[in-house]
Amino acid sequence: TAVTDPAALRARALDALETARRRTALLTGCVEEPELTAQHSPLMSPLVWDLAHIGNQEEQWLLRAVAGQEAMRPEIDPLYDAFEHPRAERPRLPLLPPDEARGYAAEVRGRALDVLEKASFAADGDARLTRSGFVFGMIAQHEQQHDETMLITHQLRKGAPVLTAPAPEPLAAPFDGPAEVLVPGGPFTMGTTAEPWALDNERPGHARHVPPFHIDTTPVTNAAYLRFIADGGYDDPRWWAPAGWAMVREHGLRAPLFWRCEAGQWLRRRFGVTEAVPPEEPVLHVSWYEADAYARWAGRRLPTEQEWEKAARHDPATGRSRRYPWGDADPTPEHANLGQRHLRPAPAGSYPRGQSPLGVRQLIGDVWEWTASDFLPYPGFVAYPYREYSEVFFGPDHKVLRGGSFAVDAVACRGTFRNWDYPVRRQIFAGFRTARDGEEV
Ligand code: AVJ
Ligand code: FE
Repeated sequence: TAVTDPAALRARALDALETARRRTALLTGCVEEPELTAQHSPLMSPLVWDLAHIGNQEEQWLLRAVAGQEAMRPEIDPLYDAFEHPRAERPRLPLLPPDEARGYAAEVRGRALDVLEKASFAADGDARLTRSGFVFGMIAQHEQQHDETMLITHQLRKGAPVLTAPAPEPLAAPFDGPAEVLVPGGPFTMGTTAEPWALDNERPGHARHVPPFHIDTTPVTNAAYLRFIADGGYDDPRWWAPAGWAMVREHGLRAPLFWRCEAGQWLRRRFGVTEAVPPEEPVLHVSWYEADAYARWAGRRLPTEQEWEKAARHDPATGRSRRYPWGDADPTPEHANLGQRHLRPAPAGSYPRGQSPLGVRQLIGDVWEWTASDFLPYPGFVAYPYREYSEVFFGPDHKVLRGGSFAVDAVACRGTFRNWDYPVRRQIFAGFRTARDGEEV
């Protein structure tokens, strides 16, 4: 049942905003000032850009668009418009220095909390506020998405480690469930109309007929991926989409990003630490092309987005789609590896309490999962509140990722949540699982 009590809505919005800001403070407070303005990779913005961009978006979409306030510093809008300047050029812009960026984001937040304090959440008010405080949820999700982006920048950064977190629990016993499950064919409800903080691209809920398919019970592990490498997977054009093969040849790819082989042992660099590649962990930092090639080598394929969501949400007993694989309850640390509690995925087979009705594990958290699908609108899609969130990215250039990673906060993760990126991207926290066609039973 939907929460409608204004005090509860206000408390939930406040918590989401404060959780995001604590994380932003951690990610921008753990390095010296020159590291905030440095370019750690041409793929990423300087951290100080993300910081002020977070404030600027909050100002534009909450203070100006919803609360009707005047622009605080209109001259900085173009600097923090993601469409005006490619990431590689952002270090050379006259950006706000770290102290000013922090001060600006804090001032915007102070005003945002005043708006929240006064919001009535009344049924006859502004739809963006009354839809269960959607604008606050959207702003919190936006900040958390940039926090994940900043965590990627930290992963690309060279130098001594500055972030630490406990390792996930090891498996009590090796996972000995089936390697795959059969999802019966038939209709299911994809997307959502009711989820209050769902973003425009997750809407509306609609029926999809999905033929039967088998899907891996867990994400593909490093051990399995190492077999692909050892079998000459990166040397054999049979497994690769043409553009993927071109990428392998051009860059001499041999393994996931951040891996290297030394004296016959595979090592990886993870937030400044070099360590042996752990065999039981889901593979991370592979492009869509690598995921696609692995699947073909294994005699399988990537799941479509519909298949992924049906595996994650469809309850065969009731025919309903759940919010999460385990049900409708918000995620807890027992369900999934989310929220940067750990700085790595948990071993494949972890989180039995987070499994789907058919027993599929780790659909939520750990690693983003590449799907076979292009990022396209659902039937009945309406851009909200602005075209630049999703609509301008629809088309064949972007592949959909599902399920979230260890770096995703629960506020920006659910069974319907859709992420997208270019198929060459490797620095994102992405892995995959595989699927194959099923039989009608
Ligand atoms: C949904 C992760 C692809 O980071 O480009 C952040 C999210 N949109 N600011 C991105 C987003 C605007 C977006 N992704
Ligand atoms: Fe943004």
